Amino acid sequence: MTLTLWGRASSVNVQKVLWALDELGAPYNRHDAGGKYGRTDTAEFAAMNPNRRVPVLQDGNFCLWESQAILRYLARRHTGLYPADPEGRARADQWMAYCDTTLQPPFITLFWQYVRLPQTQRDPAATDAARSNLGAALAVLDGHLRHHDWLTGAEFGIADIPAGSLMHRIHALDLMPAGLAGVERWAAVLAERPAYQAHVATSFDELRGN
Ligand SMILES: N[C@@H](CCC(=O)N[C@@H](CS)C(=O)NCC(=O)O)C(=O)O
Repeated sequence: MTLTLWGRASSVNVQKVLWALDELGAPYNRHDAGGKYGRTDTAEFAAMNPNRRVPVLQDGNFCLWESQAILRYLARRHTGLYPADPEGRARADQWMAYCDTTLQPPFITLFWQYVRLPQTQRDPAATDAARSNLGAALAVLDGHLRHHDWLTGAEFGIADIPAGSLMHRIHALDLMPAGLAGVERWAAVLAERPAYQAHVATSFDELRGN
């Protein structure tokens, strides 16, 4: 059955799912929702996701929200991307949790400060703290990627998607600290993947606050 994805293509969390769908070769339809497209404040949307956020994936009568849960569901449904052995799977879960809890939050703060908020509402103190936290989080990633091609296993996999989906905007906003050779190598290889080029390396102009 064809899957339905709800969410604007400018959302990094939607981009993660689009990237995975293409890597898995899964057919889908996407409907814009969130941001300037609205829809998330309707009763129909709340029935799919009471948290009123995107992405939401519909598979027949089954609705799923939270991008990382969706990634895991897709990888299990289609086979691929998720390591089969318990240790490999746990390692993938580890890096995905790290992205959600440690890497993405300071990035989101910076994205709001530099892109989404009008200049009059920006807060230099918030920016300084987030830059420091983002640099520390990227340094941990770099410690691994200096010695490994991917975040898990010998091939590209599910764990590369959440963190990898931030790389385009980190570079575009000049947020990448100098000297992270492992992250830079990995990000350059990710940027060659057609699904990354189609869904991640895209304009975020529609999100600019001024
Ligand atoms: N933890 C959630 C976060 C979802 C989220 O915050 N989505 C944002 C877009 S990146 C959203 O829906 N924002 C409100 C909107 O676009 O209207 C996930 O990973 O799916």
